[in-house]
Amino acid sequence: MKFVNVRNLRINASRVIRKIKQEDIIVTRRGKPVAALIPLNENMMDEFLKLRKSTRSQKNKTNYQIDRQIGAKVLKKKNINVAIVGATGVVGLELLKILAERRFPIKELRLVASERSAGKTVRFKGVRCPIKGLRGNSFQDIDIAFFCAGSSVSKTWGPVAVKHGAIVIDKTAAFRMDKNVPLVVPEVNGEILKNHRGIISSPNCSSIPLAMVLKPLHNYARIKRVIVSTYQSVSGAGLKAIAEMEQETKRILNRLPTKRSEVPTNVGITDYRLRKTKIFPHQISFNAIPQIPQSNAFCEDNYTDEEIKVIKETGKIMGNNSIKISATCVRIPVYHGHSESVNIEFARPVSPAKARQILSKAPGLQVLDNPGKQLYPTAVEAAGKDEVFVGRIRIDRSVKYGLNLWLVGDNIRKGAALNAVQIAELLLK
Ligand code: 2RA
Repeated sequence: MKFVNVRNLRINASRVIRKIKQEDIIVTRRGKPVAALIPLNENMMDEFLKLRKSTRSQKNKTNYQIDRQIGAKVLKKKNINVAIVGATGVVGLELLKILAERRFPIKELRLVASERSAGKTVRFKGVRCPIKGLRGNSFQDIDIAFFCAGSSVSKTWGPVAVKHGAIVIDKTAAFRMDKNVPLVVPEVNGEILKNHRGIISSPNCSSIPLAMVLKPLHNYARIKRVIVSTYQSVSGAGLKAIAEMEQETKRILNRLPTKRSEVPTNVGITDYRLRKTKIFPHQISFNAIPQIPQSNAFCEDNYTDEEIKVIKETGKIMGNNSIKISATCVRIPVYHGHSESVNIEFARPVSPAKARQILSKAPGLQVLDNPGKQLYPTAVEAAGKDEVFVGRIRIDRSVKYGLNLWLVGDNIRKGAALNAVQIAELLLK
């Protein structure tokens, strides 16, 4: 239970307080509980308003307006104290870049990481900023805490940050499927942000672009089923994974003859096969690995954790679990950008031309689709960009109403850091 002291609050709500659930925020006046801030769930709000009406005796007039906007904490401040947990990782570093690019109104920036990284520095707006180890007081006076250091760190420290009054924007999988935690892609379901109770989740990098493309098409022609195959870059697995891809590639290229008289298929296959790997379960260089993440991947029915995330998160973001989704996730030796081949079955007809029109109007998307001119999205082109790109939109004639398409988004930008910053920006509106 969280106690918040609010001055000038005149409401006798002792009966209300008894009925409020433990996790709700109780407002106190001079140390005594006087009201509750209800997280913005419509049913609870209505219940609260009913209860408040019945407990308000004739003599009790209040100047406390229940504002649907303050049920959940929103930030009215102009200058924000920001903490980043995991600032030295690939997402943390991109987050710093994007906060600077978009001139996020930061008053204090506190960078925290594991003890291993404490003492290092990273650059923000050209200034070297020290990294501190995580402590009990790391979140004191912090308004927004971005978490991108792994699920276990978020599970342990996210609630600590909330206890100190911070709003947590979590980039890990720790709370994504928690029904009390909104899973937000601002362009798709930004309106649910107000329901937060201190923690807001940002979805996985393969779910974000998929939901951005599916939602507008679903609004038009109701999607029944989706089959998605992802082609995910190594940056999704972190800085060490990028290094492994580079080292493997160098080793192999140094080993191969520079001048080849034979066609490549005749090169002894052992010339480009490596046995030892550290990060990935198999050589990633010149390969495609149908397993994400690289360890402890397999779950129910032999789906991988990443595939389950795509299926469950997409349903949650779209607010619709009736769409059937199946996924296969593959790691490929690309630096940045996750590509996805998406097959969609609709309840109603939608032509490729109509789909192009719908998608070109949807926020955050750009349609690149002119096969005659070899125009379609690629990971190299999408890297470093904010938009999710869509192309190769064509009829699937194997079902009554079906489309195939190809999408690409920068997994570290829109798939991670940018989405988190956009969530923070929404909190300031
Ligand atoms: C990956 N989606 O690409 C994961 C990162 N969260 O490995």
